[in-house]
Amino acid sequence: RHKFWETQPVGQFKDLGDTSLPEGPIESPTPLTEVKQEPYNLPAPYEWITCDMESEEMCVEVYNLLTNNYVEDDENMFRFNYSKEFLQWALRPPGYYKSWHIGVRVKTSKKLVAFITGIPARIRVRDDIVDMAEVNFLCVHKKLRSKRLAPVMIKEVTRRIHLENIWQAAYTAGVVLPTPITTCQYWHRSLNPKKLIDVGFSRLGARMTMSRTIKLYKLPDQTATPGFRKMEPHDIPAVTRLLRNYLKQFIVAPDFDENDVEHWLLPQENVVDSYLVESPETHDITDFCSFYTLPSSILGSQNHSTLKAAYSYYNVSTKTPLLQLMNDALIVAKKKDFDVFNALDVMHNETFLKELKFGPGDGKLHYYLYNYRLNHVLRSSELGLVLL
Ligand code: MYA
Ligand code: JJ1
Repeated sequence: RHKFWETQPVGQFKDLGDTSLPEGPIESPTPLTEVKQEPYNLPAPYEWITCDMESEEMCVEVYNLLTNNYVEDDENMFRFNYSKEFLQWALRPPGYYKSWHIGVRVKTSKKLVAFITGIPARIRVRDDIVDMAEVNFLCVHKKLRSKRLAPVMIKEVTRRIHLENIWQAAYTAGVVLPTPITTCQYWHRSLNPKKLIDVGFSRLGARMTMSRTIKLYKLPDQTATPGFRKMEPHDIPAVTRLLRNYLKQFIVAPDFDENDVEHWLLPQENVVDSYLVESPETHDITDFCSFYTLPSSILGSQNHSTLKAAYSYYNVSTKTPLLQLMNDALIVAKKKDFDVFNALDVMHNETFLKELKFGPGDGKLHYYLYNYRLNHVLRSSELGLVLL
């Protein structure tokens, strides 16, 4: 069934429910001298390149490949359209390795036809903090699909990750592979229902008119929480403390330090937005919410070419009810002209999704670990990790 994945150190379907197998690494690290020193062979017309994501030119090539060939929904109506600024942010976190940004070119034309990336991350699994890679942006040009290029790309990124003495990875996919640690549901909160309906992202509900629908999703002009404001650089230590303490409760979560929080959560225009609640009395930072900007190209509309989507990222409530905090997040997202606010049913998100008028989407997201076995499938609410 899975000719490639059956050969890899990942949980196999046949072992699901076998609790006699130990949790933790599936294979031990080998000495670095035993890691293959040459790249894997590609079919003759192609060559490997290392992508310098600091170079504007390279970044544009990657952007164009993904814009035309990356993830679509099941009816091919929308395609993720990560911006160049977003890609630079996503691929250059603290301690990143240029060698993990891997492209495949056609030798003759130099055209970029495939891509895969890794970034380093410390991820806690139960009580174990594991140095991992997060693998993302696997993409093969539409004209080169089903030629078994993806397994070669995955083996090559694995080899380059091993060369940095890292032996585990985390990744997500919309497809089922051996074997998910958890499966999450996408939920969507309409901010601009008219446009969403016009482009086929959503439909008029039964017994609903357009004007009733617009009224249903209306939001206040101003946020409700006193002390709600944008995160600033001086907040990094307080936000790090708040987030570290919050993420403790989940079975799988990132181990963020201040450098990570600065990179991943300090607001960047059109990339990531973060807000917090500073107590007007004590000036304590008590609550936090964030979302990232990921538009989608609309593939078949006369009137609109992009859907502006915000994706819920990390949220922490200790004083402001999460429901109110996220309603404020919706208000600022609406003000910033997002069409839709998306969220997964991870962490405590289930406690606000229905009440804040999110509806379940037709997409699911499966989470995976490479070379790390868990004995049980997690509930999505036990997951404290959001990948981009
Ligand atoms: S998920 C986003 C993936 N990208 C897209 O969906 C964009 C649009 N699609 C494409 O570009 C292609 O269809 C891709 C497959 C490139 C996805 N993850 O070359 P093939 C397996 C893992 O003939 P193609 C993301 O970026 C498939 O089951 N494996 O197929 C995270 C089959 O294997 P098997 C996948 O369609 C990526 C084989 O590939 C995926 O031309 C994490 C077929 O290859 C998928 N999304 O190309 C990667 N889709 O026969 C794993 C298909 O066994 C990282 N396949 O079923 C693992 C950790 C590595 C680091 C470890 C360090 C220690
Ligand atoms: O966006 C998604 N689905 C939308 C559009 C569906 C269009 C037809 N297929 C959706 N809309 C309904 C919204 C509605 C709003 C009012 C309330 C009720 C709901 O369901 C889906 C997620 O649901 N997205 C995708 O399918 C994109 C791929 C997702 C998997 C991505 C994995 C790759 C990431 C690797 O890093």
